[in-house]
Amino acid sequence: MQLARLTFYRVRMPLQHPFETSFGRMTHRECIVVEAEDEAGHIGWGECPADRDPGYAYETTGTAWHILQEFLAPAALQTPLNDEAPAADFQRRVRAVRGHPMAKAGLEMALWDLHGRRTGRSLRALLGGVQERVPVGVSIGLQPSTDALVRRVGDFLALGYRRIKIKIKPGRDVGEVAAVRRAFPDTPLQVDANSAYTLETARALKPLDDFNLLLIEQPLAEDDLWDHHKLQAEFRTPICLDESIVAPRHARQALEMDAARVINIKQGRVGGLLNAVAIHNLAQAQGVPVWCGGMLETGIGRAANLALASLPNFTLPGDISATDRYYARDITRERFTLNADGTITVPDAPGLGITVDRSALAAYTLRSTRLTPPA
Ligand code: OSB
Ligand code: MG
Repeated sequence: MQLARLTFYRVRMPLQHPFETSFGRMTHRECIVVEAEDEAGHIGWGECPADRDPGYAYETTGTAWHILQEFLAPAALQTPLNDEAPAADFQRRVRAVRGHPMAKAGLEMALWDLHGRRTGRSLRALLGGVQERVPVGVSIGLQPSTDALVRRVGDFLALGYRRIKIKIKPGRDVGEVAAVRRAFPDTPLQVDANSAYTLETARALKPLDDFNLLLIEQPLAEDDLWDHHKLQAEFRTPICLDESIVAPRHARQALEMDAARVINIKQGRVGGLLNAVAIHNLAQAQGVPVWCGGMLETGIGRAANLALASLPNFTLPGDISATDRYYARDITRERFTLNADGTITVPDAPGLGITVDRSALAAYTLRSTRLTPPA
């Protein structure tokens, strides 16, 4: 399969509600949308989830734009990609590009979508997914007050979400969890610190062991497995790693050293769906549960997350909420909604199974660029 064109769109979309974490407060979300077209006119879409600011990870829309244009696109456009496995061929070509997993994931996703459309197969089928609908939860940002947080949790439970995740940071942790637990004693609940603690300050979280949490997500630094191992030894509650796992090797090492007992898999963070499936398989072989994380994706990335979360070892609900939790107007025509049983249905049309609303995409695009094969 020879690509005829790659187009990148730098997109900025207003969020329905500001999203606050230990690393900052977002009112808008940026990302890069990737459009890949083959010589027959088939089109595949991808989403690179790097944000405007390097708060969650070092990649930004600016760095990803640069890496995509200068290195990844030329590698993909150079010569025909392997027809049976274009995503794997692309990853082989860009192995010499160190890091930048989100940039790689964005282009890889477009190749999966294109491959699925060319072969008439859904991404779920291509990846080996087994569920038609997947259980989902909601990730709630830091709120102005504890009361506001408890109200917000109640609102989402009333909508039918089966699992709640709340963001924490030093000083806004045990008190918030205690209040939510008092109000909702049996709700599946977990917390996410986005690396806001050190081994020393994390000892303040010890009371969380008595609140029957599903897990504590990424309490310590993103580049640190060893201190997570030390912390896990002090906690009964499973530690779950997010930021620290950016490749299958990190997942293997984290499990070997007992630095985590659960893994959050985000296809963007780990460099694409191929790596995401590899991490899923590795955890499955060791009986370690995984769940699908989110990055406030548009309908494009959301469709990919749903397909991924349909694999058998995604046994915990994902951060894959309904479209209206994020955006009043999305860039896909499909809007994802919550089923009565707290699941979202996995698309089953070819590729990602979505159609892009080009006028919405245009309305949110800050800049775009188009690249073609060398003459
Ligand atoms: O740490 O899981 C995270 C959003 C952006 C960046 C990092 C994270 C998040 C979320 C929201 O928690 C997940 C979602 O609903 O998409
Ligand atoms: Mg997280």
